Amino acid sequence: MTDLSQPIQSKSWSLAEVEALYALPFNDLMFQAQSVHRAHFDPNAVQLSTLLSIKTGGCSEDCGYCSQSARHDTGLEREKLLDLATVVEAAQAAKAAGATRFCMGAAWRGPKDRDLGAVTEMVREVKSLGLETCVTLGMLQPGQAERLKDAGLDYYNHNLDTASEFYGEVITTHSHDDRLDTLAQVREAGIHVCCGGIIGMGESRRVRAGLIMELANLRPQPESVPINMLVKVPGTPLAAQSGPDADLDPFEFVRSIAVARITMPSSHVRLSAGRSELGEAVQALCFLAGANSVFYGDHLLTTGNPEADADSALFARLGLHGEAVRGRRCAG
Ligand code: SAM
Ligand code: DTB
Ligand code: SF4
Repeated sequence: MTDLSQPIQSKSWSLAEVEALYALPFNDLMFQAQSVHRAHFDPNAVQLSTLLSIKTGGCSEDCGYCSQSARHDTGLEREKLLDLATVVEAAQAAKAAGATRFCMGAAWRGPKDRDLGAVTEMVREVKSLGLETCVTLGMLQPGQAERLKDAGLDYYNHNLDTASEFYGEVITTHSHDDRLDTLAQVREAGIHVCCGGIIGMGESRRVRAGLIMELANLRPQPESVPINMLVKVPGTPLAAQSGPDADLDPFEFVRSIAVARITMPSSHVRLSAGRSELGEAVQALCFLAGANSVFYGDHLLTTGNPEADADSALFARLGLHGEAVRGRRCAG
């Protein structure tokens, strides 16, 4: 059992140690994860973030899971950058529904300086509503993170997505090192890091453990860790995969949440894409395993998410409540 008196945040994790956590009997793993969770968080509070796709489709990158790559024929309708008023309206609705953070996502390899000007305006306006702000815009060039910070950006989402050894199987148009470079720029600018990955892309358990090890060994650890289950979007290469690892055992997803919780004890671990597919019972296991954040609202970027009403009902059944930000109590 992990010694809770030790500062786990400063511990460097080896692959063998992370694999050993994965290999625990399920009940032992859940007990350990729940113990770590309780030592660091209100066990019944869940942070609520709402997502908005501010620029959809037509992306130059070839990420094998993504509906928005111009290289995959997914039938997705492209949309150019949304105007400011549309974004503000969506943010107001998210706040009224109980979200405390508003995350704006763009299907870019990285923002052009001209586009960044429009995004900084969005960040300023959303921030002025009293919401935490997050953007995910792809790779940043020097100076861009500082512009976002000046506009009031709280979080930048940029996922490692998978372990370095598997990265080239999923994405070839940019590298794992490119991702680390942008993460370093975000940190340097003083913006909180939101960084996680995807489970269920046909990777082995060793690769899953490698992803979590790499996330847990970031210094400082990411404040927010989204764990996505692959959403199989027809037309993407990964939706068509077959073979022994193609269909993920849902308990393996729950284990991944638990291992993330144990290795990143003071991070918010977000149960992210794939909630509709997991169903309520498996989601409840994920909360027990230490997930304490979700995307709240009926859309992710291009795919569905549970309706806010269904989430409120689930939270009520489980006795969960929305996490307060700056002393405010939220929906649920
Ligand atoms: N273009 C930017 C980038 O790649 O960083 C930001 C948007 S991108 C859609 C954000 C994240 O969404 C990806 O890093 C990936 O983790 C997640 N994602 C995209 N498609 C997904 C899918 N089909 N299933 C699960 N997660 C997905
Ligand atoms: C993250 O890790 N997951 C979110 C957010 N960061 C931007 C995106 C999930 C996308 C799921 C597929 C889609 O809706 O297109
Ligand atoms: Fe583009 Fe991001 Fe999708 Fe990759 S994950 S294709 S970079 S939008």
